[in-house]
Amino acid sequence: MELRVVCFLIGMLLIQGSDQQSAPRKKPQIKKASDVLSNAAVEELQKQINDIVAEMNLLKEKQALQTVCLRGKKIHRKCFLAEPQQKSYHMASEDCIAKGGTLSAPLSGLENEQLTQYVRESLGTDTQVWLGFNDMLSEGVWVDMTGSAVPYKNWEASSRSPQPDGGTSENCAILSTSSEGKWSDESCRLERASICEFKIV
Ligand SMILES: [Ca+2]
Repeated sequence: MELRVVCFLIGMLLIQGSDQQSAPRKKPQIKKASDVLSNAAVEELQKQINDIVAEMNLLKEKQALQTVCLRGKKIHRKCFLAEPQQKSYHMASEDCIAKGGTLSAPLSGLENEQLTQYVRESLGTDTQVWLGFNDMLSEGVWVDMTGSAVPYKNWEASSRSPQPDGGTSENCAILSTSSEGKWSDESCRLERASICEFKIV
């Protein structure tokens, strides 16, 4: 009898042991950050992360602009970058937009001078480039790429036919280095070199 009892007890112990081994181990419970931190603290952290991401994007933008400025020319609050390949006005404009800029649009006599100088240096002394001005929508009403009125104009006035003189067949503006940076109207379908400008934030 005693032996049977001992065997029974050993058997029970073995079964218990094997049960313990096969039982799934409890995973250590990791508390979520939200369990530990208050909602306000989580919101504050989220805000800080958002701020860092925004700052990083701004830095990336500035870095990209600096790269453009290094390749092109930096003037006050703008960088110019020459595109020697001749394209129609629309193609040139779209390509500038794809790079994050717009067709160059000088806003003052000084800017026009700096742009003309850059065109001479980068594309030659007898070059015409598209400007970001056109009168497509309303003949004679010259606007920039945002549709705003052009604040500064530098039309060629000393030639036999003062510019603009093309009427509805010439609705896009060009700048010529051969005429000291003066502007003319031109058919938008013609192919010309261009300068993209990038605003520095
Ligand atoms: Ca016109």
